[in-house]
Formats: sequence, C-alpha cells, structure tokens
Amino acid sequence: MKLLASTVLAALLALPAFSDTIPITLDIVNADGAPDGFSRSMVTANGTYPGPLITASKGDTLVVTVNNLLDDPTMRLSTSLDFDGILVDTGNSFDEGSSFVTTCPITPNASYTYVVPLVNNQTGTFWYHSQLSVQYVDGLRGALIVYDPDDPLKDLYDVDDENTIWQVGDWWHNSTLPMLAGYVATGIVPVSDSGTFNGVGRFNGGPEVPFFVVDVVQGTRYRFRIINTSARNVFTMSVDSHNMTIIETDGMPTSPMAVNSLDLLAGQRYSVVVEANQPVANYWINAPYVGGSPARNLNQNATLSRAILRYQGAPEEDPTSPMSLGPADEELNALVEANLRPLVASPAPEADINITLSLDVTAGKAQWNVNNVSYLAPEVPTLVKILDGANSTDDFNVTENTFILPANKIVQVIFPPSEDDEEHPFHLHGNNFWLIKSNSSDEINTDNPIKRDVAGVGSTGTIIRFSTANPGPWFFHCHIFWHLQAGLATVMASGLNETRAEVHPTQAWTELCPSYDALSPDLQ
Ligand SMILES: *[C@@H]1O[C@H](CO)[C@@H](O)[C@H](O)[C@H]1NC(C)=O
Ligand SMILES: *[C@@H]1O[C@H](CO)[C@@H](O)[C@H](O)[C@H]1NC(C)=O
Ligand SMILES: *[C@@H]1O[C@H](CO)[C@@H](O)[C@H](O)[C@H]1NC(C)=O
Ligand SMILES: *[C@@H]1O[C@H](CO)[C@@H](O)[C@H](O)[C@H]1NC(C)=O
Ligand SMILES: *[C@@H]1O[C@H](CO)[C@@H](O)[C@H](O)[C@H]1NC(C)=O
Ligand SMILES: *[C@@H]1O[C@H](CO)[C@@H](O)[C@H](O)[C@H]1NC(C)=O
Ligand SMILES: *[C@@H]1O[C@H](CO)[C@@H](O)[C@H](O)[C@H]1NC(C)=O
Ligand SMILES: *[C@@H]1O[C@H](CO)[C@@H](O)[C@H](O)[C@H]1NC(C)=O
Ligand SMILES: *[C@@H]1O[C@H](CO)[C@@H](O)[C@H](O)[C@H]1NC(C)=O
Ligand SMILES: *[C@@H]1O[C@H](CO)[C@@H](O)[C@H](O)[C@H]1NC(C)=O
Ligand SMILES: *[C@@H]1O[C@H](CO)[C@@H](O)[C@H](O)[C@H]1NC(C)=O
Ligand SMILES: *[C@@H]1O[C@H](CO)[C@@H](O)[C@H](O)[C@H]1NC(C)=O
Ligand SMILES: [Cu+2]
Repeated sequence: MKLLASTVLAALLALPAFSDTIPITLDIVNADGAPDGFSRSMVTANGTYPGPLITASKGDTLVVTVNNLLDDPTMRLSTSLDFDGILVDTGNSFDEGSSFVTTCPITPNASYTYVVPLVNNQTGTFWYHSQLSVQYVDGLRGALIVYDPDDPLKDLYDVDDENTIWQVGDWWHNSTLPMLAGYVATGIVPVSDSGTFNGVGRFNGGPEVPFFVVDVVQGTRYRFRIINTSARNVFTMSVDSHNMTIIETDGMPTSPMAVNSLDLLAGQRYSVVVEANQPVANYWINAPYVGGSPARNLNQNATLSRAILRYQGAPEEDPTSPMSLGPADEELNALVEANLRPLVASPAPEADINITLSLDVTAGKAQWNVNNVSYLAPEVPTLVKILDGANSTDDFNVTENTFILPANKIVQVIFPPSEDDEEHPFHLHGNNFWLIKSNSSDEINTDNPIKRDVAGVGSTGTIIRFSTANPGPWFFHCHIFWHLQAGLATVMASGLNETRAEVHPTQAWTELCPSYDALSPDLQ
C-alpha cells in the first residue's frame, strides 16, 4: 500500500502544473439489482448500474483508484477498467486498461490506481467499462464526461449537466459465464433480455418498471449526451415531436446537424441539442434496439426500450401517444453518418501504409477472424513483450494478430465489404481516426471527414486513416464484446522503440501480471 501511494505520488509530481488532478475511487463490487425488474447479481462500480458519473475538465488528470472487492464466483473475479475514447499518451499507455494488451487485470482484493492525463485538449462524451473478457455485460459501465469551459458551441444550448446524460445499453438476466459457455458451444451470440435507459428498462411479461424520466422546462435548450454502452445491440434514438441537433461525435465537436432519428452502434457517442419548444406535455423518447433474433429470447421487446421527456407542469404519467419505434409525427430525417462534418475541417493526410482487414466468421462456431486469424489474448500482454524487447512480428504469436507499424506515419485501414449482414463497430484505443469512407455511403471523403473512435464495418466497406504519432500497442477491435471474445480483434503496435523510450511503468503495474498469473483460473 505504501509502495502504491509513493508511485502514484511520483506520477502526480511529474504532471504539468496547470492540470487539475481529479481523484476518483471506484469500489468494484458485486451487488444485487433489478434494472428491468429481474433481480440478479451484477458486477458494478459502487453498487450501481450504470456506475457513478465521472466528470473532469479539459486538461485535467484522472487518477482513478479501483478497489476490486468482487466475491461472486458466478462471474469473473478479476477486473480491469478502460476509459473508452480517451486519447492516451504513449507514456501513460500502461494505464489504459486493456487486459493482455497494455496491462494484466486487477486481482480480487487488490487495488490499483490508473493515472490518465487528458491530452490534446480533448473534451466530450466518453465512458468507462470493464475490459476483461465480456465482464462489462454484467454491469460494469458508466459515463465519463470531459467538459470544455471554452466550448465553441456553447451558445447552442442552455443546460449540460449530470441530468442530461442518456446511457442506453443492452441488459441480460444471466451472468456472462454461462452465456459465454453457451456461445462457445453453439456459435449463437447471446440475445439480450432488454434495453436499459439510464439503468432502467422492461422485458416482455416483466414488471412495469417506471420508465426513466428526463425533466425539461419549456423554452430551454438541452445538450443531451447519448452513450451506447451496449455489448451487442444497436439503438435508434428519437424523441417524439422534437428534433435533435448533433454537435459532438465521439468527442469531436461536430458541425451542427439536425436529425430526428439517430443510430448508435455499441461504444458510439453523440451530443445532441434538443429544444423544449413544444406544448407542455409528456413525450416518448424512443430507444428501440436490434441485436440478434428476438425469437431466441422471448423476453426481448424493443418497443419497451424508452424513456419519457417530461415538461415541467406536465402530469406525472406516461405519454398518451402510442409507443412507436421512431419519430411518430414527423417525416423521418435519420442521421447518415457520412454526412457528419467536424466543426473544424481536418483533412485526412495521404496514407503511407495500407492494411486490409477482412472479417469473417467460422460457420457454426464462436470464432471470428480478421484476415483468417482469430485473436486470442496472450498470457503476456503486448506492452510487456515490447518493453522486454520484442521488435518484429515473429516476437508475437500469430493469434495475437499484432501489426507492427513505424511511428509518425499515416496508416490506412481498408475493410472490404463484408458478406455478413451485421455491422461491426470497430473501436481504436488511445487514438481517433479519420473516417474517410463510412459504411453508410459509397463516397470517399478525405477533405473534411469526421474523426471518431468507433465506426461500423459492414456490407459497403469502411476505410479509416490514423496517425502513429502516438506510438503504442493500441487495441483495435469490434465493440460487440461477444465478437471480440470470439476473436474479432487486432493490435496496432506502432513505434516499438519509441514506446520503449517513453513508457516507464510503475512498480504497481509491473506487479499486476505476476499476481494475476498466480491465481487459480476460478479466481481470475
Ligand atoms: C464510490 O464509493 C466510494 C466508497 O464509498 C467513495 O469514496 C467514492 O467517492 C465513490 N465514487 C464515486 C465516483 O462516486
Ligand atoms: C478476499 O478477502 C476476503 C475477506 O478477507 C476473503 O474471504 C476472500 O477469500 C479473499 N479473496 C481472495 C481471492 O483472496
Ligand atoms: C490546447 O489549447 C491551448 C489553448 O487554446 C493551445 O495553446 C494548445 O496548443 C492546445 N494544445 C493542443 C495539444 O492542441
Ligand atoms: C443461465 O444459463 C444457464 C446455462 O445455459 C441456464 O441453465 C440458466 O437457466 C440461465 N439462467 C437464467 C437466469 O437465464
Ligand atoms: C448500440 O449499439 C448496438 C450494437 O452495435 C446497437 O445494436 C444499438 O442499436 C445501439 N444503440 C443505439 C441507441 O443506437
Ligand atoms: C425539425 O426539423 C425539420 C427540418 O428542419 C423542420 O421541418 C421541423 O419543423 C422541425 N420540427 C420541430 C419539432 O422543430
Ligand atoms: C411489446 O410491447 C408492446 C407494448 O407493451 C406490446 O404492445 C407488444 O405486444 C409487445 N410485443 C410482443 C412481441 O410481445
Ligand atoms: C493504398 O491503397 C490505395 C487504394 O488501393 C492506393 O491508391 C494507394 O496508392 C495505396 N497507398 C500505399 C501507400 O500503398
Ligand atoms: C484466408 O484463407 C483462405 C483459404 O486458405 C485464402 O484463400 C484467403 O486468401 C485468406 N484470406 C486472407 C485475407 O488472408
Ligand atoms: C530484435 O531485432 C534484433 C535485430 O534484428 C535481433 O537480433 C533481436 O533478437 C530482436 N529481439 C528480439 C526480442 O527478438
Ligand atoms: C499460439 O498460436 C497457436 C495457433 O497459431 C495457438 O494454438 C496457441 O494456443 C497460441 N499460443 C499462445 C500462448 O497464445
Ligand atoms: C530500434 O532500435 C534498435 C536498437 O537501438 C535499432 O537497431 C533498430 O533499427 C530500431 N528500429 C527502428 C524501426 O527504428
Ligand atoms: Cu462484431
């Protein structure tokens, strides 16, 4: 404990003087809960689903102490936290939380402190979740907001606070261990029981859990920050009788664009401005989802995935209008991802290196492949191997699907059109990318593409470019965690020498792997 405190202090002293340190403690505990009315044991941060909100400001440093108090053997007992979408400097890549890529998991009864300086003036809507196997499906997910005191779009809204965050996620009645075993045995991805909006939802035949209520005052403009914390489902958001003006895409300030329906893949985030400009009443916020055949889980009813937008002065009751799946009373004006533009144009530089990634599934098995390789997490994390001197593809097992790239280059990743009809939300850790060809369009846009960190890969093909100016072993994977667990992942390892030069991990980090490896599998 003394050792841990002194290494954290040393890390803090190394920070620039202007940055505020945000100390956060998260107790990772098993807790009973019934988000959709079905009671179960969950893996949580501080006993709640979603976990407590974390907030910071531009340039702050997150100092997140995780106390692993898990004790329910029906779920994984170790844990690890990823701060999804946060740009992480090479020097802090060891605190980025990806199990077996940049770290080993935190063992039960142990504590670990992640130190993550917020770099590049990054602001926006992010989230944290377990990045150990599919553990976040058991509940360990929460919002992480980085506010911008100088937001260039602040004139567009009046309210942006802890009450304007919408977390939509799929929910499951079973724990992940039997579900994963079922997936491995059959090749059929588990189908969620319900969808939750800020931690509450309903399933067919279940109790009438009160829908989440979003309170608004007529004449006020709200910045709602929508986060898709799904492990599988795609949600389509709309608010009856109201438009949504998108102003942020995965942390990127976005040229304002009005829509009335918005699809989010797992891991994606948007901020939208909604003006409470309608008569005082209750309105449905529709959040239907798709994720596997509902016939495989009769609990599932996407119509029940919704919340209420309640104007001050309206009666405390459900809206009187029907529960629709989309905007009920307006012509559909759905988001087309390819039409998103960054607020400040950022042309995609010419690519120095091309990589083609072809995705396919092995029929009838829980096995996804990228270029014919199914990712298998190594015992020794990628970063540990690099620090120990790994310097070529031969230093990694084929199943680590690790691409070695030079520093300070532009890499283009081409995903050819896939035959599979499901869209795979590919997520790059530690960095964001220029989305020069969205799956939503046939056009290639290198002039002013949106930059984001999760983009769908599907039937029309997707092309992204990213810079390796921030070297490190960055996980690049499908955010449908069932697919990730079945191998749909790669590691983009850039600048191995630069990584060795810049990464100076703490003693506490160095001890994570020996502690984890010493555990019997049932405690891991
Ligand atoms: C989580 O719970 C711990 C222990 O009660 C508390 O100290 C901490 O502030 C809580 N964290 C957050 C983010 O609310
Ligand atoms: C964690 O601590 C509790 C209480 O001391 C103990 O019962 C449990 O066995 C410990 N778990 C592990 C994995 O050591
Ligand atoms: C962050 O913003 C400050 C003030 O606007 C600017 O001076 C600095 O160059 C920015 N840093 C980066 C990395 O963009
Ligand atoms: C969880 O899955 C196991 C194995 O398929 C099954 O026996 C059990 O009934 C399931 N429990 C729930 C609550 O769905
Ligand atoms: C969240 O992502 C999942 C998986 O990609 C998707 O099925 C679901 O519709 C998304 N939710 C929203 C609100 O877009
Ligand atoms: C939504 O936007 C459309 C197109 O700009 C406009 O025609 C419509 O009146 C708007 N609806 C509301 C409720 O503001
Ligand atoms: C889903 O819920 C809606 C609203 O309660 C209901 O009308 C519909 O029949 C349900 N669907 C199924 C398949 O049960
Ligand atoms: C990458 O691929 C594109 C499209 O096939 C091609 O035009 C370009 O020249 C390639 N760039 C490099 C550096 O190989
Ligand atoms: C995958 O393997 C098949 C059969 O061996 C081969 O034809 C194909 O070219 C391989 N694809 C890739 C992307 O390596
Ligand atoms: C790194 O490369 C050098 C020269 O190519 C080689 O001699 C050495 O064995 C490599 N290191 C490892 C860990 O493989
Ligand atoms: C290395 O890869 C092979 C298949 O290429 C696999 O069978 C083996 O389990 C892997 N070993 C480790 C330690 O990951
Ligand atoms: C990395 O460093 C080693 C030893 O200093 C050197 O031999 C090698 O050329 C460097 N590799 C690159 C890609 O710069
Ligand atoms: Cu996928």
